[in-house]
Amino acid sequence: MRSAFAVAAATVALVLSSAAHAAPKASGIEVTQAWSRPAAAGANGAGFMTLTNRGKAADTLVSIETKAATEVQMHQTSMANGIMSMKRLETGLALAPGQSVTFAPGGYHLMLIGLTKASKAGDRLPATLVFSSGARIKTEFVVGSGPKGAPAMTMPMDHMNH
Ligand SMILES: [Cu+2]
Repeated sequence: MRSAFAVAAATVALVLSSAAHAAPKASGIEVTQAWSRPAAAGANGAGFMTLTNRGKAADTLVSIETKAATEVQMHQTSMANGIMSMKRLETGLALAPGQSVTFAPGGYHLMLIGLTKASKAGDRLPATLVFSSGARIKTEFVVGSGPKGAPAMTMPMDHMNH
């Protein structure tokens, strides 16, 4: 018991010291209106947000880390010949200086694959957005119906068929 505690304490110390040594990278990226819809545990959810590059350099969102889902992918929904389909953004999402991109139903979205627990309105799903510059931005996806004016779900369970 005592040794297990010692190992845990050493691990915490290691994590803290590595965090302290990693110089925080400045980022001009601003994250606003991050939200998600209520979903059942084990289901796939979707995350939406607005990213604005207020910096002077381009940056690319390359991955999203969260304990709320098994995996997070960036997807883009598009309509071609009347058929809606989604493709994965394999190389992430690039933001030029001054550019703003909104992830919203029917367009870009984060695919939260395998939600680790059920989420209901009012919950917050913490996540870290990782950029090619090395910047890591923490945000929280607020579960609900989204900001005013958010498009309604464009098709039922639009993430079941990936
Ligand atoms: Cu998707």
